[in-house]
Amino acid sequence: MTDYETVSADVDDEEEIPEDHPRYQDLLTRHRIERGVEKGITHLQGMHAEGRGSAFDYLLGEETIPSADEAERAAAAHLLLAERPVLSINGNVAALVPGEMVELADAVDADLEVNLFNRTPERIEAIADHLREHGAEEVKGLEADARIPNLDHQRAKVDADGIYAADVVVVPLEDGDRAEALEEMGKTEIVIDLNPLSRSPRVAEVPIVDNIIRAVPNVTAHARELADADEAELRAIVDSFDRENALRTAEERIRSGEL
Ligand code: PTJ
Repeated sequence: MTDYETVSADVDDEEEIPEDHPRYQDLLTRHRIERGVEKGITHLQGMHAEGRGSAFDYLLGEETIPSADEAERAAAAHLLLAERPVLSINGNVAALVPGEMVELADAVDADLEVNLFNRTPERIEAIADHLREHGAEEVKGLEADARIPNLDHQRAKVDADGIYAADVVVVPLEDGDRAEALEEMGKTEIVIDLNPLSRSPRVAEVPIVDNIIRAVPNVTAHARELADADEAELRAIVDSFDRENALRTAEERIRSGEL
């Protein structure tokens, strides 16, 4: 039997966290965010964001609920149908799921673009390097030669041939006005956020209320399974997805507290 008391809160390597620990995912997530801050990838504010997410995940039972799985399948179908899909990466996403985002980009032929709220050249470079270390061949967001209209902060800075020109954008872990501004630009948004009341999932065509650690590999698995599906089948999945139900079901689960 594992003596969980011996698992230090400050492990050097994530391999030291036993996978059968009842709080495994939470410990892993915290560890990755801490390492992200140390490496200059994640902003200190990212720790607060993670704390918020962790509380919602606890109330969801730290599992992918069926309505989130449906959203992840619909997300995969949207990405496969897209002409110019882009996956947006901030400091939390880069720390938590770098390799998983690269795999998803490969599976659906999407671009990866770094987009930061607390944008500095050093963080942009550190995140791009981190993604390359995890297998990314091309990382966008470094040029930032276009602007999202009606947005007056750093997240407005995007690549003209990246998010600016995208038809489908995956927007994980950010609550804010960029999601609204992207919607005004006519983009189809897939938002990953554990808080169903947050503005971003509420404007998304596909709100995924799930931990990004579980969500991204599951979208990739759905995309691989749907790789040979024809357009009609993909459209049927997209059309039958009920975004209101996904938001409502997640909120009910969180509020009911039935774990
Ligand atoms: O890296 P930067 O500079 O772009 O900064 C990014 C931060 C984290 C500062 C920025 O995105 C931010 O402040 O985000 P918020 O407003 O805290 O929103 C983050 C949302 O993500 C919250 O609604 C959290 O509940 C949610 N969240 C946090 N961790 C996870 C999560 N959702 C899914 N999976 C998680 N692991």
